[in-house]
Amino acid sequence: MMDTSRQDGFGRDGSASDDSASKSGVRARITAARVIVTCPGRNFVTLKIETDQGIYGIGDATLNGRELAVAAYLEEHVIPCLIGRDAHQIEDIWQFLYRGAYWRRGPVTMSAIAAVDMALWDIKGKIAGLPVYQLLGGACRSAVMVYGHANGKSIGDTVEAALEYKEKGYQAIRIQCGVPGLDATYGVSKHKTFYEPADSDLPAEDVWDTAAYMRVVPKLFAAAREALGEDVHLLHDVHHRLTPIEAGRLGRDLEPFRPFWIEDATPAENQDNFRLIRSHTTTPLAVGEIFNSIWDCKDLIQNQLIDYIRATIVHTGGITHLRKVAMLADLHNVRTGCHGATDLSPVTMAAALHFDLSIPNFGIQEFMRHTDATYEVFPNSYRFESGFMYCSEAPGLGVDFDEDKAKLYPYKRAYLPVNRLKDGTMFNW
Ligand code: CS2
Ligand code: MG
Repeated sequence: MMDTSRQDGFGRDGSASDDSASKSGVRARITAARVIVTCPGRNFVTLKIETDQGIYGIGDATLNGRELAVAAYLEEHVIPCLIGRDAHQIEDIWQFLYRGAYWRRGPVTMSAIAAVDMALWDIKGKIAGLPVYQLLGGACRSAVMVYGHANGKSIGDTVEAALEYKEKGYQAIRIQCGVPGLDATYGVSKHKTFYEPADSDLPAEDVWDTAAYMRVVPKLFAAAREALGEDVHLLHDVHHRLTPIEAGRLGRDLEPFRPFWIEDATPAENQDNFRLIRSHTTTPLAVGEIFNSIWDCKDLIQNQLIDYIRATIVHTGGITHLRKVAMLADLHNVRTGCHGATDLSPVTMAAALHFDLSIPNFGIQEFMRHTDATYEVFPNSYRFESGFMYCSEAPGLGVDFDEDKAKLYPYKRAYLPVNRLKDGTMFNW
């Protein structure tokens, strides 16, 4: 079989015309690529792709709790196939890595493909001298509305945190509070500004109590709506913990407080689950942060079983594939609401802002501020102002990677917690 890895992917050899194309930047041969794992407060996996144009691109390959699986997939099974290819052929390389894997889809494969895709869009923008959103069709809006994360052990603490977010200019705030009787629960941080649930060398075991949770959330919304008024968008993450009928019940209980959405109301492997929820409540539904391809959400979108798709660039095959998800969603009144937790690196946040700016059916972008150490490793030029994010106008993604700083923070294994019910039954975290 012809070895196209050292050619431009279409079987052409390195003929004279290719040399002039290379000189003009019309071709950008991939000469090297490497994976760097660093831990400035939490682990991140970054792919750096270099070209014969002296231009490199970076991509995020972070998969919380499974970082080294993606790093190995890239090093062993992707990078060898990239060398010699033309970095401009983003779609063709995407198709090669997706169809050529044989074992398609899955979070490890799609995060690896996503990292390559982000790096190639970064390279293309740098060569074109344009920010990536301009390559995606230009801006559909002037800025990207984001939501912050107010949380606290008690309802009072959470409302106080939400008022601080309102003070900072946030127009959308996610509210998560502790559940009476439980020591820990999703979304309630151990320290004020940062939330990182993957904080132990082996999975911590949390306990879950659905009934107690279902009692406290409507009280949380009542207190938050009372304190914050009607204008602020209030969001909540159920985090895969209810059955469909319980989710229908919660959605109905929250209707008087008009949530912007409830997220991951029930595990979404069975997309039909959302028919039941939909039949009981008009509370908007968001799902998808753990999805990794269009096939995970095609039925949810086509049957309008959800209102927001949360799939994100780093876990759903990159900008190239997520655009296709957004286009399908646009046909069915579904808007985007990309995941943006701290376990997605600033490279994903930068790429997400270009994506968010360029699509017609943008809904909202999650924004969890990274640590200062993380921003030292990933210098970037996106910015937050009064509830909105502004993406970089620099060529490419507008984020860089400081390899010297990255060396200061060696990988440290960290797992997300697991959940058990009070009787010990394994449950969803
Ligand atoms: C959460 C995440 O941000 C969210 O909506 O679901 O914090 C999620 O728990 C983490 O990304 C898991 O790594
Ligand atoms: Mg979530």
